[in-house]
Amino acid sequence: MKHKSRKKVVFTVLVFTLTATGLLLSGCRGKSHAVGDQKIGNTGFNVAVFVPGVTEGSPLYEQMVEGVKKAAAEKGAITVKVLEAGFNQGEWEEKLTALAAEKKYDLIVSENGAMPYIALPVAKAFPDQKFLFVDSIIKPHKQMYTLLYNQMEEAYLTGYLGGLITKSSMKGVNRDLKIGIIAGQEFPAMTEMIVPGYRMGAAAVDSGMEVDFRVLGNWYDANKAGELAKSMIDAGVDVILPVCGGANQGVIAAAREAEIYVLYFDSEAYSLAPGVIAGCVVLDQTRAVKELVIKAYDGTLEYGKSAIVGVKEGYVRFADNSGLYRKTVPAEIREKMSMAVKSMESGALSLKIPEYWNN
Ligand code: RBF
Repeated sequence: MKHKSRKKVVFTVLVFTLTATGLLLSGCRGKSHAVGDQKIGNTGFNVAVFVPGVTEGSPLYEQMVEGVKKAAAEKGAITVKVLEAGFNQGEWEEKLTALAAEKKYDLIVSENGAMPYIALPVAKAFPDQKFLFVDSIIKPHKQMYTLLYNQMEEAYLTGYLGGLITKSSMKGVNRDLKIGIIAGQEFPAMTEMIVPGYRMGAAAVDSGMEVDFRVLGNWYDANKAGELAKSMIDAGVDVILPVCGGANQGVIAAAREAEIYVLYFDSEAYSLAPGVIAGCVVLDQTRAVKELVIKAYDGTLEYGKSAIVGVKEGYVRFADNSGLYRKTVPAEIREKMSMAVKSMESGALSLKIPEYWNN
């Protein structure tokens, strides 16, 4: 019970912080607009995708939209509306309310850990409205289905690769055992799963590994993200994991200039920066969303339930099948990576989701 009230406090603080940030950054960034009204088929099952931010550049948001569109293409009778709610979190509840008030959508799909909580009053006001929230979890709520990923595993694999690289004699790597991670913001999944998992993976390579964790404060400022990356590089970091949405590109640019390495979270992105992006851990949210929307369409999605999936279930995987990965990372490191992945797949290496999420 204790952690539930803590959860509420964390999100209240988050909402407040983001509201303040959003107000400061007002203007065009706060406006929402429909970016796609795609009618597929006629016999309407209407789905609205609520993007809490901007789709482009945020790997999991892109995957959510793609997953819904794939479900629509497969079923042929699903209408998809995509609403980008912008970066001012203080406006999200109002925008979600307006969407539900249309009473037009059989399902509203959204993602990130804050969304089910922001949706609670909306669900109360519109008791017939159903929601699917991915990359999040909430205690059973009869209008919601939630899916959480084991990002501890995802981050462990990333941190392990980072550790192997910084300890290697790869080009551009210094003698310090220091790797970095830059987050858009601090939020529970970041502080309870991603950063700890990243640290654990790095420590599995060498217990003396240092992890430099910095927070950008938004999900779009590529210049500021580049500055943060440069300051980390000056401090001896030679591998960085950016988890800051559209701002990731600033980190990639700084890494390219300094000839160090970037690890990529959630999507396979080697081609964005060949030779710079050394490894990608994929979270297959496209598949998860597609499957769940099809279930909702078929009437078999069990609202009131939630699930947690990771490597064993096939939703988190290391993208080792790319020629660019093989070209950038030497065989001995790739060998160690594939052993770590195999031990996670077999369950020999098992990382439990922290207590925080045990409802
Ligand atoms: N991730 C992004 O890539 N882009 C975003 O705009 C973004 N906004 C977020 C807002 C909030 C309130 C929270 C809690 C998370 C956000 N995330 C965002 C993080 C995302 O849900 C996920 O944790 C990371 O992408 C790592 O998988």
